[in-house]
Amino acid sequence: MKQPIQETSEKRQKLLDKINQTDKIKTLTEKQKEQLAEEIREEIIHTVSKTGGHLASNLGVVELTIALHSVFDTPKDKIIWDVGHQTYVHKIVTGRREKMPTLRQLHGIAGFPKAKESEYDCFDTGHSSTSISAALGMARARDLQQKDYHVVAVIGDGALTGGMALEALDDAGNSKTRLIVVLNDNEMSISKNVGGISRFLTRIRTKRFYKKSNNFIRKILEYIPKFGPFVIQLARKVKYSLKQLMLPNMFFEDLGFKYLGPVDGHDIERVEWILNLAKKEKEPVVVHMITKKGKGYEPAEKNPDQFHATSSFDIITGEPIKKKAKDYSQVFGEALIELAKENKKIVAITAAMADGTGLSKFKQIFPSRFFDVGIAEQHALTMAAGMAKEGLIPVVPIYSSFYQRAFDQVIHDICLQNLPVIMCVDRAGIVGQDGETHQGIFDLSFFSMIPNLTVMAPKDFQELEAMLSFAVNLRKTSSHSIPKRRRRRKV
Ligand SMILES: Cc1ncc(C[n+]2csc(CCOP(=O)(O)OP(=O)(O)O)c2C)c(N)n1
Repeated sequence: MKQPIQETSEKRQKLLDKINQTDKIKTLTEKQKEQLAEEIREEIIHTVSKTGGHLASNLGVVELTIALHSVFDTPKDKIIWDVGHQTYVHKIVTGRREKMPTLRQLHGIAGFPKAKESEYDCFDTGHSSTSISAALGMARARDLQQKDYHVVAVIGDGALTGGMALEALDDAGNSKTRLIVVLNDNEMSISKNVGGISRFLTRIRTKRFYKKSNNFIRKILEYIPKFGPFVIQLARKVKYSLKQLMLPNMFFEDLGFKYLGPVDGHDIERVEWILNLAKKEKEPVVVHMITKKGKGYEPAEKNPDQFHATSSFDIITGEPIKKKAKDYSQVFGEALIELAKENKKIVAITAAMADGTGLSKFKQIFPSRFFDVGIAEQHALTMAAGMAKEGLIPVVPIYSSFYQRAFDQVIHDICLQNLPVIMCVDRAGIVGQDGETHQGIFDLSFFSMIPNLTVMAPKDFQELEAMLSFAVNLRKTSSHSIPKRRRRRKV
């Protein structure tokens, strides 16, 4: 593992200097592409060490991005980046390198794809798990209008846990529409990825042995004799169940996708090879890449969650330049622990944001009362409703912007049934650097219109603690007591 080189040599700098448009990448040899990857990595580390931003995810997709722009004819071919926090490499190679020092600043380069910034950003993202839906929409529009281009959704294993992604896979597989889903599997969401999908992907990775013997098995199976309709049918069934036993990729194939992979997502030549195979398919394909979050920068490889989104930091030590001040999430997390010590009914739920919402310590102290449900805000809230119905006191901190996903669950599953779920809105208000997709500006407008909901907004840490305690005890005093003066909560 190399530390980033502080001074880039003139020879190396020249290569990146020449490559600020994707057509130039296509002319490079494999060796030059590897060199380009190294230069881009160094540049991103240097830039983000000053501006802050999503470092680890970008370091993980350097080779993948180079390969995508080598194989596909962008912007004619469409690449849709799920969440979009991993598009710094894409921005560098699509003419925005010079502006990268303005990353995430007012009038600067956005931290997420923005169509108004570049024609290469063909769909704006910021919230998770939308890419396959958008890609399928574009592919269907292409087909109806008899146009001809490729549509590629690039989605992480974390984003794949989101309900929207699964809804889209279900529809896309069934549709048989020509579409490529690149699965960027680094085993991480922000923290370690969780859930059945994640376990299933681990099985694919660990059963690479079976993958290697894949061709061998396929060949043997092809020799199964086909005498008469009965034998043919039986052979098919045997072939299917044997395949299912030996090749753990059947989940995607059962959904209607062709599955290709897994390949090492840092081996540009292999990635290009498999993308070229995918390009030839006329039906939906999943291409499975194995990557390492934080690749090439030791502190980020060791602590990918810490470097998922970082403030400015010292490149040598990886330490943040400014020490993090005490914030609402931390105070919330600590106050909840104190309350949970007294009241065993309190449980905490996160949608893949334990750290960001201040629940990391709660998770350590009360592992059986902590639930990370993956990037699944809707499920988190309806599950909380179920828990409340059966007597628990679920506390669900979600960023304001991501609560937007689940307002129907707030209304339909929690409030109409008047269930005591404590919904905590983190990052309310203007959030600045992450831009418009992440602004927490609609929460009070929505929440204040919903019946059976007490809304409180603390103005300082003490009020936050008092309000949390009030919320936990609200049902003890009266199941219908709503304070006369409704206060607004902004956590
Ligand atoms: C609806 C929604 N919830 C939560 C987030 C916060 N978030 C941003 S990236 C991320 C993890 C994504 O993991 P993955 O897709 O595997 O990408 P990686 O960063 O590992 O490359 C999360 C939870 C979000 N952007 N959108």
